[in-house]
Amino acid sequence: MDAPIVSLYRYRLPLAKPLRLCGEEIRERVGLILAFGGPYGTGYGDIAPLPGFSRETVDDAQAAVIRWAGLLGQLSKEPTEREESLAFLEATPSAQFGIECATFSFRHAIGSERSLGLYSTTRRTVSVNGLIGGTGDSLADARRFHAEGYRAVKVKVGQERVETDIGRVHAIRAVLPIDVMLRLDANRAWSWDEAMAFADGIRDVVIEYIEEPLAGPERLPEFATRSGLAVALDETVVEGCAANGWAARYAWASAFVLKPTLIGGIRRCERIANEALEFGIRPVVSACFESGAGIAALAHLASALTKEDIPVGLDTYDWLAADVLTRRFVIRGGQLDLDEVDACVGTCNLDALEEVYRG
Ligand code: OSB
Ligand code: MG
Repeated sequence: MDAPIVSLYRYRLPLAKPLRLCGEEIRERVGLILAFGGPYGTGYGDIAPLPGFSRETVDDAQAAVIRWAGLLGQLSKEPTEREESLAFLEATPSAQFGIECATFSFRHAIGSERSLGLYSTTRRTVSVNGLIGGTGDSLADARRFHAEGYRAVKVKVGQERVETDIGRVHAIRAVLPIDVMLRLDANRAWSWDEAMAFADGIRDVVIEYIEEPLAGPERLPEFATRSGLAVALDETVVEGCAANGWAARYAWASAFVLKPTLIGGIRRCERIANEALEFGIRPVVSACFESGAGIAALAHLASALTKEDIPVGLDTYDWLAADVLTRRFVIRGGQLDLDEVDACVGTCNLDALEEVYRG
């Protein structure tokens, strides 16, 4: 068998609606598709640093992938030496993620058992949480998600006055039956007093959890106890996840949001998820507005991490007005069908993209 070919392509995909992130507004998504393999099978990885959230730019990620590609074939078989040679990837988590996706999915494509934790042998569907933005007509979205059969809905809060958010959450809960889980995400918008006022205002509303209610994470355990709300971690996971055994400090949390594009790959997310599960914390695999190739990998990762169908944060796919896949998969009835997802990944159209490297 010939050595696998590495090729790298840049994509620019328009968004269906502008995305406001940490004050910045973006109208298109820029990223890279890494293709790894050849005639006997190809694996794809999606590398898409998210402005406002990622430390690296797409140029940084591209340089890291090209450096990685240059080392292929000369990496040591000895794990510690190999890790040292690849330590530079720590600085570009999105590249680490894309490289693992491309190499694991390549092994899967050629029928190797060594496709690691990316593929489930049992699950073929993944539930998705419907995503409602922090402003605008959220009731119409909530009604549509319920009518379509979504099992979970996530609402952004913290972008308007606390009273406005309290009213919105009450109104959304009122149109969702109790078996539809309601997740909230404040993205660290609130002071202690604001967060407690919000908690008080929704004390009779059933929610699954709220992500990151406080501007500073130090008082999160106290907030969870005093407010009685289940708290999930997202930004805090990204900050702390490099250390082994990290989850033990957060045993009180109800869920960890896991974004491989920010955390740095499949294996690291797998390790955090397994630590989390030991403490009864639910891992929630989530996207950073990647292309269909990235969303597909994230759906597979979620199916492999837990037997339980924990709804994932992959609704960002609907924000893209175009994709690198000629045929797009569809979130139907609030679920992704992994057979359909795989068929669509097979229509990845590299010819339409700008090639930036081949080796
Ligand atoms: O705040 O959770 C966030 C996507 C990119 C950056 C930050 C966030 C998100 C999401 C992903 O909300 C979608 C989801 O979790 O359902
Ligand atoms: Mg979040």
